[in-house]
Amino acid sequence: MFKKILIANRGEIALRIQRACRELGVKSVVVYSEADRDAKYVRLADEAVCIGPAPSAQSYLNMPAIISTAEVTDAEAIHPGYGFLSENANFAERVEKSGFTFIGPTPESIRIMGDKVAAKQAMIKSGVPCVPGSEGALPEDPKEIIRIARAIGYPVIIKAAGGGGGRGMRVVHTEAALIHAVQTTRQEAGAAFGNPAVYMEKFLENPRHVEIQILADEHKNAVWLGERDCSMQRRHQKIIEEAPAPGIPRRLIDRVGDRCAAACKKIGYRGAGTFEFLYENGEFYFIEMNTRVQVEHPVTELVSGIDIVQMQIRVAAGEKLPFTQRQVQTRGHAIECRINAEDPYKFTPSPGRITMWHPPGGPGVRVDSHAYTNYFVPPHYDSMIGKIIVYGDSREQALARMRTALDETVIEGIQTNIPLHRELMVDANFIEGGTSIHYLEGWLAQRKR
Ligand code: MV4
Repeated sequence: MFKKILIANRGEIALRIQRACRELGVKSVVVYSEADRDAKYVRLADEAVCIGPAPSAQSYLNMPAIISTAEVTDAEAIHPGYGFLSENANFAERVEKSGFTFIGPTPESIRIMGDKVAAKQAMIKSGVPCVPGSEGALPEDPKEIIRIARAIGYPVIIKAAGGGGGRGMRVVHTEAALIHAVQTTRQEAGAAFGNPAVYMEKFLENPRHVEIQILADEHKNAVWLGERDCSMQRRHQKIIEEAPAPGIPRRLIDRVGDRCAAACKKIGYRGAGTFEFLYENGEFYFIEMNTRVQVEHPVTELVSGIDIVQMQIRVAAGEKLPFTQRQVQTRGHAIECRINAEDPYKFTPSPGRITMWHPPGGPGVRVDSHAYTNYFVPPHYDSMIGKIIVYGDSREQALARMRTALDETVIEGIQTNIPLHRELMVDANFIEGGTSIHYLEGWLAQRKR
């Protein structure tokens, strides 16, 4: 096992990674920006090094500053968390070339999954079900493009190979609009991602977002740890996640989960990862793979009893996965509410000083947060200030615990989205379970009237 790890991130995930280190007997070094001087994860780390001013480009995205901090502190490995440099193949490569272990997959895996066309082709080859669409990137010839769209059937969606997470996409309903849409998406993709390649898929109108968590080691072992339903989102920002996904037959999930684990073995994947699927009319369709630990990993930890962050560190150190697929059992139900410093209905960020912070507690309640009374939420970063995660034997019990947890929570001095969560936890359709990716936006539009 490593003696010391550098955490190249901030906020709640920097704290989460430190806690994993502590349990493993590993020392942690954190890097921080001038805006995070008083952060809890800085206070609690074994060592902390200021690497630059508030803007991420000069701090949390500053590769030379991060790598040289690993050098001067004698860290052996670097954990990138989520966001920032976590899915940057060049960073992973520079980390390894400098003699450190990148806690994540190989640069090659990150690069393949970052190219959505290459990722999809790898998944088709590995037997993972994908959305029907173009075979690879679209050709230049407009006649060819029209032919492909006819074969798929309208509506279709044009996606940038270099995009992902909702960036660089365009829905096309008619042949008349097709060629212009492809050209515009190409131009935008070239400017935004430095890669003008685009591909085409059948547009699924009302799917759910269901993802599969996997873990793999360097010894050809890979397991999946169940699914998460992340359909409650607005503008590609998830706000509620849960495990298991309500109302989906177990045999369908088992089949797709086994395909994901098999694909990991086939492509030689290492570390934690997530296969994102759209689920509609009883079918799973792969869309993207995330090669990092995700914000919503705790719901999987609660239903599986497996510490995903510790496992990332252990497999990065070369250990074998300490369990087989048969030993992975999920039980009960977990729900996570992301707590954001923002106006609960207009979603404008609300940074500033938290004058009062009382997190909830009790059986089955977990709070992952770096906030505290008198903490100043900096305006420079993501507005998420923490997550409330509950566990129950049943979904009903988890919902009841979340309602109580949200009622108990006191956060003063800034606005948060807790009022929105409290309304959703008593919403009849959410309680029934299985709402689509479009539900929240429709609900918000209705609510105004
Ligand atoms: C789609 C889709 C419908 N049909 N692909 C958006 C983010 C990126 N990960 C893929 N996305 C979508 N791809 C096809 N063929 C709808 C979305 C989509 C979406 C997906 C997951 C979660 C939220 C979403 C919100 C809008 C659109």
